[in-house]
Amino acid sequence: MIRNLLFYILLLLAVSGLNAENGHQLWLRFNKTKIDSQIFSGIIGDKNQFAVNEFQHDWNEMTGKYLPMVNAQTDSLLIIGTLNDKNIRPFGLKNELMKLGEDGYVIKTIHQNNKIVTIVASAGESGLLYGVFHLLRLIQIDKFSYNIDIVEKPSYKIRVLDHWDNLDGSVERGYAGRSIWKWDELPNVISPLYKEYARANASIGINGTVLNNVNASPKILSPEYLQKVKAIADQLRPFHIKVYFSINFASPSTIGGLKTSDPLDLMVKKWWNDKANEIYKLIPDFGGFLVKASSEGQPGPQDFGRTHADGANMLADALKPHGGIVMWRAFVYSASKDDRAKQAYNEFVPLDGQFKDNVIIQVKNGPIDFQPREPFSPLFGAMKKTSLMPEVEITQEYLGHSIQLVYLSTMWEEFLKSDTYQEGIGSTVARTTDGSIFPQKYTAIAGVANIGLDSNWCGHQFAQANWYAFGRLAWNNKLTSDQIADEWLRLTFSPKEKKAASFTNTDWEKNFLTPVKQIMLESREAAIHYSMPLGLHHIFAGLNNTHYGPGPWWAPKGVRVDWTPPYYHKADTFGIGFDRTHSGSDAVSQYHEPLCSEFNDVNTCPEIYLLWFHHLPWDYKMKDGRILWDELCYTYEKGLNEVRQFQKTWDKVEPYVDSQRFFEVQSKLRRQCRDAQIWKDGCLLYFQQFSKRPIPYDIERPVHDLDDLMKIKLNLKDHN
Ligand code: GCW
Repeated sequence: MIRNLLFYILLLLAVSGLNAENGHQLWLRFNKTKIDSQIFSGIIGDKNQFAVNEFQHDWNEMTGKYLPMVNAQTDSLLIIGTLNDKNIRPFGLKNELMKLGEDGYVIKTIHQNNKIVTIVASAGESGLLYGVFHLLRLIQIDKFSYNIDIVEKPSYKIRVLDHWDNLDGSVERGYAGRSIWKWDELPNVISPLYKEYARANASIGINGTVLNNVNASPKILSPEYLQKVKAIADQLRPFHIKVYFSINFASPSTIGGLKTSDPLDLMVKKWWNDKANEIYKLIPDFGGFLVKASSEGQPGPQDFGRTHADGANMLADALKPHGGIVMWRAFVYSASKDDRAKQAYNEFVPLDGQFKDNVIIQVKNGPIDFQPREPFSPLFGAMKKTSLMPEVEITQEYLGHSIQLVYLSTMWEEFLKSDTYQEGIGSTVARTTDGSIFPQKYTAIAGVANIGLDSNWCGHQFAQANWYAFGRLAWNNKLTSDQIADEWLRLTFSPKEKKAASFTNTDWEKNFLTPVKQIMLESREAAIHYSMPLGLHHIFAGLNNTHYGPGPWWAPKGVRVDWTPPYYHKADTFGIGFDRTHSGSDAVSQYHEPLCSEFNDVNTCPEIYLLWFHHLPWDYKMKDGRILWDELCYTYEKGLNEVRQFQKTWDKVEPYVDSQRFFEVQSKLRRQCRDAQIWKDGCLLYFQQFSKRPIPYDIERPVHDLDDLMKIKLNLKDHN
């Protein structure tokens, strides 16, 4: 069926003779953007400077010619240079630039004797490149003017993508095709994608990439693979992207021939020291290790009776002389009786103060696992002497894979702005991690990448917005999702496209930008409404472990209970929800006051987290006067209707989008609607067995049978 549809799409494209537009150029569509080529009449900059060349390349794509290299006599001059550049020195920016650091930059226009000079300057070469991309972005979206005065400094020093890519080319939780890293061909064959990837990341300020899955193969540390890593690092370096990789904690014994991997063993320490020396000889700017240890079956220090601190510090010592860091993950939970949501906090808080200063603890945004909505992890705000870095998931493992249009920036914004109250009001997650509250030697943020070999990189045209948004928020954790969506839409579906002469900018803004931005901004909430509203979480079908379709019923014998949905929703004839109050698992106590009391008291607990913290009767009265069961029904219905509305809105924007991207998104929205219906029907029919109440009569009736839904296997495979 879907195949047929794709066939017709391709046929239509061929017949209409339109250029295929597969979205591969992401937001960097300079060759498709028409701009006023008179903005600058000449440029001063070092011809050997990478950032200057990037500017010239993109300017040429937009205008058809390079800016002439000139002297100061030109009317409208652009100067690009670092603070030591002789053309920048006269502007007296040294102190300002020094404060902004290597990655920071200024973009200013100065009016001098009837001449207009625009300066892009930075203390570092990386900052210069970021400044150039910023300037280009402004030009592309018509926001450049001769009164510009921009000062930028990133919120986090380390802004990394974590690839969950395996060395066999598969990608864990990847929905955009195979891995872009072609390990088999490396180091001899270098895919041109590596540079394209690096450039796209640099354009949004990402400066690091962890190449392989946290469920790591020890093979990455073999001499053969280190050569391959070096080859990738060489490609990414000009774009100021450092390479990191995930290591397997048991490597000394599995590939090193040692009897143990005990972190306190002298031979083991020596093995890691030697390995670090070997790596840095090949890759002098290697970033460091990402480690998933003693977690979900991965080996770790606890296998030897040691702590996370023992393990992390041993690796930190090996990397320290070379300036490398260890990103040690706090994603730990065991099959113990204790509430899974509490376990990371319980394991890590007692270790506060014991980690070396080049260790950063990488913490997922929520205490469970990247669910559509979770309260923030209580670890944020709990450790004062340890650097913590947020980990968010760009790939849509729990939010519709690359089938559904779900813009995740709103989720990350909600998370970063959550107040931990660690040091009183205003101790947001953003501020507890970016160095504003505690001085940290390293500040960092990571996003699990959604990138693969698909021609559009991310599987869904709109999933590109999530990659983009991650980079922008890592750069500036105060940006709003609205600003980011606005920017991304203008860049990606540019109204300035050369072909688009048939409508004006104003038409485009009114009829495309505004409604499509609205879809984006509402999309995550809609996904919550039709899948896990009111604080429900982790109720996916376990079939094939896809984390896509509904499965609140899924609980086969012999499977660990904390891997089955009933563990999380706890539906019974009394009611539904996980009691995490003082009288339940007491997870609320891991939050600072006043949050602890607010979450604990059902009257003050925000309704978006209600069933996360409380087990409530089906007839519990909600704030709007409805009983809980009815509220659930209306919310599922609302979610489905929201997606139906997205469909209508999208169909209307057809005149403003090239056909390929239009039809791709249209067909995915159709599937999203069908699956939202399955979520609604599946969850309501299942929970109704416990609530024993009717679905309110003004709601559309379910169209499926529960028995059928319980057998259905919804996943990406039946989509392609
Ligand atoms: O979200 C879960 C995923 C696993 C993943 C794990 C983790 C890489 O289902 O696929 O493993 O988290 O974050 O380590």
